Amino acid sequence: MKSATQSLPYPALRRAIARRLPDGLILLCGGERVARNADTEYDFRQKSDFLYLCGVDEPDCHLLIDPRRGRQTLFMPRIDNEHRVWLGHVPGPAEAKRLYGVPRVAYCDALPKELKRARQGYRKVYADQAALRAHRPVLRGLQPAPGELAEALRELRACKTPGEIALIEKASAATARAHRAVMAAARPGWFEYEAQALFEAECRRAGLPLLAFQTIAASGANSAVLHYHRNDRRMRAGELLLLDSGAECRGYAADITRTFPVSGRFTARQKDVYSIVLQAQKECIAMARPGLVSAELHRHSMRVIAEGLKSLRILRGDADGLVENGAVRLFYPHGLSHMMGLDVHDSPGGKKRMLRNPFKFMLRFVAKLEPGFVVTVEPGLYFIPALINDPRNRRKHRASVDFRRAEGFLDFGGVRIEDDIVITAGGPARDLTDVPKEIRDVEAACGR
Ligand SMILES: [Mn+2]
Repeated sequence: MKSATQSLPYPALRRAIARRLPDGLILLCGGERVARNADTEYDFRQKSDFLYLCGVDEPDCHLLIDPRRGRQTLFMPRIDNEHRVWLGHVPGPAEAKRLYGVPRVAYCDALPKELKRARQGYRKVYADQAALRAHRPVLRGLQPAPGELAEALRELRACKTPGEIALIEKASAATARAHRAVMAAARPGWFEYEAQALFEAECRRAGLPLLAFQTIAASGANSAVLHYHRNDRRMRAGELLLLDSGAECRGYAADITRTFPVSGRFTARQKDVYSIVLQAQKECIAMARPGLVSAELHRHSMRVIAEGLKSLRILRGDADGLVENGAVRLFYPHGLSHMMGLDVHDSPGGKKRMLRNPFKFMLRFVAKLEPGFVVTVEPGLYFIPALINDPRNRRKHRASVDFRRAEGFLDFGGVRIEDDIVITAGGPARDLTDVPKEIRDVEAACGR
């Protein structure tokens, strides 16, 4: 019989970390429960590095890898009957072995003894801080290397294996279905949280109950608040709804944004703004390939948006100049792209992958694109009162910005369009996102 774990990436990923750190014991501490207030807890989310190496979604576990002896052991807390009375079934060692494909599973109370045995012949321990704290006495005398462990994991996690991409595709497929469901159902009079609730229900229906981040359901002027998640406003006819959301599959994120008319038809002004963002997004996806520096893609998106704002007569001057002097940033104040994986804002890898930011403003993701990178492409165009009304911006960009005209858009909100793509060797990137984004397709999906 084929076991469920054969299709999961974990055994290969554990071998990879063992190859990278062959001269020490590798010890990771999983996530713990976090109290919220009296007798209640936050939803448990496993630490991403722990998920990466074993996929175990239970609190209070440890993972020990002994590269020389080729041993991998998962340690789980011993669950008593009292626990079962309140929380029901928790997998025991035999079941965990099958579920997660870990060759050995034992109880946590056996870990100190096991560490004593396993440390023989090693001088180093690659352990995270939590594990070093928890097992200080038995690890005494070994050289702790938490930084090297973190760096190795960042390096490994940057390029996704086909097994990992398959999990991201599952998250993307459920997220896409949920987006289409919201487009079809949302209507004037709905509250933003009704769009959020439908989106999240659809993800759960697809078997993915956890989200990669808090859902942003922003209508009208709220769509110009980049990380809005109050989601409590009633939507009105003629407005746009910006929905930025993503399910998580075994910890792997999807992150998709669509902006669509609540009434099902874009107005002429909405079409103008939307078309600019869509052009920037499509051109950047077409350009994305190995070797290109992510900041150069960002530069291209700023240039397209500058041209678009010129056509709206909000900006004036040469597009490159508007990129250089920062005028475009008043309407597009975030990065084009971020890495995506077990963290929705994943790391682009270790120190040697980090490149110098060519811009004066902060840009989180500056790295050469590599095959296996999964990244978002998400340009946006917003009319943000805090930026348009700021007297310093008014002074600095007097020559480049027609602020009177920009004021006419203050009720507009903003547009963002976000797909998730895989960088592919020797070819164009593969777009994982199956949600309508052309104007006619969005209107058809709204179906009204
Ligand atoms: Mn994103």
